[in-house]
Amino acid sequence: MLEVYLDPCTINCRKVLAGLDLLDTKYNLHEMNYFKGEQKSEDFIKINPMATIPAAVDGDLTITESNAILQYAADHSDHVEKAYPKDTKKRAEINTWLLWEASAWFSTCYTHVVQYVVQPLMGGEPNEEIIKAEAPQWNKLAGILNDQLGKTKYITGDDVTIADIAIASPMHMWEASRLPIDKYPNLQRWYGDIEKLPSWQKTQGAVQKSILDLLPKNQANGGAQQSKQNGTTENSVRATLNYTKALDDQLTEIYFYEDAEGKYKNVNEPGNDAQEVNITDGWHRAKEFSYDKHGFSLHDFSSSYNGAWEDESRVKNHLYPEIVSFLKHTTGAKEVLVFDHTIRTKKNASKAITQESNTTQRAPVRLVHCDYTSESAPVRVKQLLGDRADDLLSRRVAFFNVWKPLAKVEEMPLAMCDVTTSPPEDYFKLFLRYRERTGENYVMRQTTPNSHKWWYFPGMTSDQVILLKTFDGEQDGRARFVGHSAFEDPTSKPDAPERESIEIRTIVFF
Ligand SMILES: N[C@@H](CCC(=O)N[C@@H](CS)C(=O)NCC(=O)O)C(=O)O
Repeated sequence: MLEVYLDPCTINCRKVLAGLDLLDTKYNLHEMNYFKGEQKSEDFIKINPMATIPAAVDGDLTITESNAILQYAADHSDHVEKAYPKDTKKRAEINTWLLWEASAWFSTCYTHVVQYVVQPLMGGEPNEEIIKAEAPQWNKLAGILNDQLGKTKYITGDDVTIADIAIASPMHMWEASRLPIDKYPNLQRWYGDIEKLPSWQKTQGAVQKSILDLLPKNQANGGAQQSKQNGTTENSVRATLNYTKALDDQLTEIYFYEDAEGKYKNVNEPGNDAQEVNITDGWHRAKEFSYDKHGFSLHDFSSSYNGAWEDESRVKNHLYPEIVSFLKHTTGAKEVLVFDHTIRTKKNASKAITQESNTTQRAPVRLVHCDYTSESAPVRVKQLLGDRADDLLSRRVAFFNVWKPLAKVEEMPLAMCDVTTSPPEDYFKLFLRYRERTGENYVMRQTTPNSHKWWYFPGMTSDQVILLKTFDGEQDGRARFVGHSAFEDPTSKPDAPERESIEIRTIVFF
């Protein structure tokens, strides 16, 4: 077994963790604390006299270079047809990029990391002269990468290899370290693809927690970008969200009917793991959120219907067609089906979650969840579209919720979990047991504590909507399920008007 010594938040260590995951390599992790200088300890210097991490030991072999660790792991992995093919020419190409990263790319990116991340973490100021002096080298190398990525999807072709992981790693805090990747469209597109990889997503949490969350607020997303965006800095609130404990031996369920003795069954209840989290005001980046990347996006949307929200048939006749054209226009879908809506107000708060009738009027849901699972969404398409379902399901189908305030949101806003920080293993099923059928939602846990990044848009108004992607049949790394929940905003005024919103559920066909 490979013994791996690293601190998951550093560039070269994250590279190894993400690469080993891509290669599906088993290893024993010896976690170290880079910021406490454990790499300089006497014991560790016996392993790596360079006093750097990562290092890996396999019996009498010690490897002290991150890229060499990945090459060795690949040599012993059964999953290398794509990640590190055995063909010698292909390998030589990948090796070239691995050496390019270690000899040139790492150091030019690291200059930015030192100035914009390390310095602010230590209470210092970035030295712009150093960045200016480095700019020709960074731009030259970024240009080379950009040209290459204009020819290929990933660095050496159609598949992700360990070279992609190696080259993405020095860029892993690109916003905070202010790498100007927006000048290099192919590079930017490729990095977006890397961010969708499960191996990348699983290793993001440690970077977020050990570095990005500790940065002064105006540095975390790159002060340069922020000052461009209304000059606003990042603001967060601390609030409680109801996650769910995943039990090995028990399903998570809600029964919507009583047994013969008039009792609801005693089960592993959803929402039984309340956790305090940071929820960040997303207004300064409102235009950047994308439902394919983050799982949600924010849009202007003014409806000509502004009337009796409790009148179901009028909502259907007036609002639904507007939602259909909005979604066609926004997503490029060929066809859109709006199939139900829910009005949520606190006035309905006394209604039990198990109440089966009149589900169009409910209290805001304070459970971290996603409305569909990979199984339940296609079932819903079949229920709603009968004979046409098989044909429609042979192409891309996605489910979107359109969340629209009915008046300015001053309490109980909606929080969205950034899908780039929530790997698939953080979602598990909640079974909704009705007398006649069983439905499925996802509820969520944080396998890596504090790893989820949460966003909200305080003060949203009735001419804005959030699109939430609750299912996507496409499995190419784009966001498929977004966790979301209403939450008690600690900054709301005690006399704030109750939140009123409508959530419209739709299926879009491409
Ligand atoms: N070329 C080495 C570089 C390793 C390296 O520089 N590691 C950093 C963390 S990413 C380190 O341990 N630096 C030592 C220090 O700053 O004390 C590799 O790719 O593994």
